[in-house]
Amino acid sequence: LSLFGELRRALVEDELEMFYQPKVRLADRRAVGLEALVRWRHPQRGVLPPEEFVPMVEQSYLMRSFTHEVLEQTLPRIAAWGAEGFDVPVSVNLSARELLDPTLPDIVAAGLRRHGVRPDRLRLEISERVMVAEADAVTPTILALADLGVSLSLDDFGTGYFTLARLKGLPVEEIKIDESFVRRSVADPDGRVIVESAVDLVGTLGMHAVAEGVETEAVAAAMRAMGCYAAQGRFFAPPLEAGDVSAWLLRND
Ligand code: G
Ligand code: G
Ligand code: MN
Ligand code: NA
Repeated sequence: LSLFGELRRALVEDELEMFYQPKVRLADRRAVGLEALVRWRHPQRGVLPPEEFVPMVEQSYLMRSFTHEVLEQTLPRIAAWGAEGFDVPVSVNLSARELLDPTLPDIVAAGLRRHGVRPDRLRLEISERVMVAEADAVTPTILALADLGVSLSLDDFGTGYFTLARLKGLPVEEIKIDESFVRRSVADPDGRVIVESAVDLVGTLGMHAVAEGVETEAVAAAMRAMGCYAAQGRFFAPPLEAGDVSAWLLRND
């Protein structure tokens, strides 16, 4: 079977599985969110990361079934965690191709209704790369998503040259600072200055700065000292299987 044939099978046979990585507030390390991250439990090759198959999904007619699968796994989980008393927002990543689909807001709205999920429990992550390359094309879709009441997150910040002021008027709650910058914040003085000014700018615009890919106590401390609101990374928790999330949240509530 070709990789594409295998992907088609993966969608039919439920081989795609969402993991959820906690996001914590740096001041007290309490959970303030989760990010849904897709994995492929390949029957022969083990658990594959998104880089190995999402690009192929994006180039194929499987895009819509993939989006549907991601939402149909994540939304019931959000409902279930909410029923257990955990009401942190859960983020879902959207690729350029998904944001270029004008029916995306209807798909999201229908999913929220079907699973009885309040829109403010869902957050949608949009990569800075997409905003740089496709801002005009994706803006109507982003506005329609915002109208549903979901919140937005700008992902991978620092990888492009996007002007944050252009987000004015959009319900962007947070800016996620790319892990390459986060790592540099302790590696060299230039890196520190770059991250520090990014965090300051995000705060000035009334949004939360979130550090991605925090792997050490030193980086967590540095990001906190710079005024970063929250962080994600293996130092706090790796992406967790859905069944392990409640226990983690209970310990970090
Ligand atoms: O989990 P990992 O950090 O390897 O994810 C790498 C990238 O894959 C993420 O930055 C994200 O943009 C993308 N990705 C992960 N899960 C999803 C998903 O459910 N949908 C889309 N469109 N992209 C995802
Ligand atoms: O959406 P985005 O591509 O930013 O997704 C975050 C990615 O970061 C996921 O692929 C996730 O597996 C990865 N990740 C999670 N924790 C860490 C970490 O501690 N260090 C690094 N380098 N990456 C991480
Ligand atoms: Mn992300
Ligand atoms: Na990112």
